[in-house]
Amino acid sequence: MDVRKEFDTLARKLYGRPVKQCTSHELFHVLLQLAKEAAGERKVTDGDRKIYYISAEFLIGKLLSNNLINLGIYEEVEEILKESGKSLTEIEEEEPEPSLGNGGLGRLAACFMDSIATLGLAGAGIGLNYHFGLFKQVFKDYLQNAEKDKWISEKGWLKKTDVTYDIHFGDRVVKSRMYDIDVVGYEKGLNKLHLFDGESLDESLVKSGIDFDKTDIEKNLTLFLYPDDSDEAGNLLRIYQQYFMVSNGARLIIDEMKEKGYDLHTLDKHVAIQINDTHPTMVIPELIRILTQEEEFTMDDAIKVVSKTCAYTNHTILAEALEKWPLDFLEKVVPVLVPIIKELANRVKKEHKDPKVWIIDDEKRVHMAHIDIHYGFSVNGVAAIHTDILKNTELNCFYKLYPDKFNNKTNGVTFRRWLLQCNRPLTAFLDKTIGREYRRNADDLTRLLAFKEDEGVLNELEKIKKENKEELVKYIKKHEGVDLDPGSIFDIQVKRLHEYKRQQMNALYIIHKYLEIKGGKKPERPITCIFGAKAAPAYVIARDIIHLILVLQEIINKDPDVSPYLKVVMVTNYNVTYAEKLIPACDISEQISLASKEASGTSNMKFMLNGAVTLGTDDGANVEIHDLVGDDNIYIFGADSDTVINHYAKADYVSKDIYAKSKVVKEAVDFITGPLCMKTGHKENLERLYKELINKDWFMTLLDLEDYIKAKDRIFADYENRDKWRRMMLVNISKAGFFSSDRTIAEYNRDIWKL
Ligand code: 26Q
Repeated sequence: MDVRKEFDTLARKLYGRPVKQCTSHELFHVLLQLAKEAAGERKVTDGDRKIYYISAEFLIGKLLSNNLINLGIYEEVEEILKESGKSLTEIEEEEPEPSLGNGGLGRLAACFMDSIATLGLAGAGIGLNYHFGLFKQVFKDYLQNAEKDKWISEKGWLKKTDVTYDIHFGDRVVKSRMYDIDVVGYEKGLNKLHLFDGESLDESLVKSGIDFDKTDIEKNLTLFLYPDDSDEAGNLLRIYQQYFMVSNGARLIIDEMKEKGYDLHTLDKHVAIQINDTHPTMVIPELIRILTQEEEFTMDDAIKVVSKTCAYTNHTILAEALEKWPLDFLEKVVPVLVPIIKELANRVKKEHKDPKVWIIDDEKRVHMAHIDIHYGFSVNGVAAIHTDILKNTELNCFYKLYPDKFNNKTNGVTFRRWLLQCNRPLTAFLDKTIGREYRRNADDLTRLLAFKEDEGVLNELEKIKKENKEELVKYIKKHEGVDLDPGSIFDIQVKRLHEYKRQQMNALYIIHKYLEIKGGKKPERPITCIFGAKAAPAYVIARDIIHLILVLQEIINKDPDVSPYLKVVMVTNYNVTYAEKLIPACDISEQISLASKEASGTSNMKFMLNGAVTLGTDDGANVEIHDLVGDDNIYIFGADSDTVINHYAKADYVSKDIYAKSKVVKEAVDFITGPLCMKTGHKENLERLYKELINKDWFMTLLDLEDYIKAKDRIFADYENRDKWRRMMLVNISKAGFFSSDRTIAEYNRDIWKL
């Protein structure tokens, strides 16, 4: 494609003007069309064996820049725009972000689609076309409010297909339609992300906020992505959505098998289905149902072939997050599946005496993960420590039954978005210093190690970080109205708000620092603490933690004694786009989950890749980062996972004891309900949080607080040793290659999919 010519032709065709005279909004639509055409020149990767990645979430983020990079025309487009005094960053502002996921799990699915396409594997994503993605977060009165976030517009990346199905829920039928988004591989490869939607949806059901009539499924089925917590009506609708997704997926897979002339008895030879957490688990009974009821399979044959086709990925060990649906919910939503699920459950019960491995428990709840483990051929965790905990503790009784099914696939992230796209200066510098091969072969980043003592290279890295911080300062000024100092240390924690991730511990540190500064002990260099996090609207304590952080932001930033040395900002509506601005500008990457609770984490990888140094617990993929960079290039603190698991087993953790014994801890916790916070914030929220910390503290914040304070003071002191710090930056970037999702997907393929 002649990019320059086509760009101009499209501008004239769509808007009757040359590129130079188009507005940013118009240019976005011209480039959207251009990218679609360029993608259209590629052939969809095909083969006689195909992977279907089924996921309730694909947190793809904006696609324009990413697609231009992968199509190899980013630089040329940027050059042409420059001639009109514009830039892609500006044009990108016009693109709505599809927030079709809650957090890590959804973003992982998006990174995996990029790598599957890039590695040239025959594969497709199967998910749902939510009309409103994850809620848009706004702050009012220091509290989080949720607003609807419509991302679909007349013209966008979605392509309407003519694939439709009738999906039966008892006597109700909902007509579906498949929409496709092209997934463009880097330099080559093209795959499809199939998103199913209801045909009879009514967006006018959604009035203000995110509340709506949850009973009328013909009209509301795919309206919303569910935040990871909700009421009963929400849960029922979630089961409707899950069945809608898997039933459409199963039909599509079977249709493609038939189209290619394959015998359905050979399903496992031609298809692998990766089940992303338990949300798509019903694909197992649904396939068995279709094969036995519509394709004349015996139950034995159907179970056998489906069990050799499906593989399950676990993303959590939090018991409350493992889906267990009451049988009567399923009876209400998908009566046709219930006999199949009962049959699967009976077979397990007959074979195994231990009720811990049964599918239906004595409270008549269906354990979705148990279906996956018994009737799938692979079970994987998402980081080494996570898989070990699954094997040795959480799923130990299953591991003993099926040791060969268990395997680890440490998560990864796509370097196209999380380096090439979000950090152009670092990318250009790497190209120049170590050549461009790392773009395809991420391990090549280790070539940077040769420059560990090279002043020029170290200076350059420092300079790039400074530039990125300046860019972020402008962005935050524009979007939050907060002034930040690019000369300060940028300490960043961005992730879903959850107690186990312990944003509250970071907040307690900030209180500690505030009190120190008030007492006259000033830090050597100003510190900027940045948060980004959404809380599930029904997660009360999580919202209280946001409240505390916003209250601290107000108190600290407005205090003339303190704000020259310490600033706090919680950015509004943290999402993929915001992450792309924050990550390249970070000095300190906060990864402080309670050891054993964070399955992997993936922002830890993105931060490292962009030259931030990790401050974290020995949890999730931090453990592997630690192994790779060594003790000297990471700051690890806190109780280890064995200690934590022991505390839970013995139920001997008492937060109040720590509070009573430690002056530092007590001072920080008491501040939450002290006069300053109470004057700015709300008594109800602050008192609830205070009591939670002292009486419950399920995620052992106080256990690690003192150690955290020490580690932070150590890392801030080391920041002043510029030579040491710059070398740490270099080592972290050099060792990040392992965390490319290309490596992860190559492993999935080698061990599970075998395409
Ligand atoms: C469940 C029931 C009802 C409604 C919602 C949900 C729900 C939705 C989303 C449950 C869980 C999720 C998302 C989980 C998630 O993002 N887990 C993260 O997965 C990442 C990718 O593997 C890991 O890196 C993180 O450690 C893990 O927390």
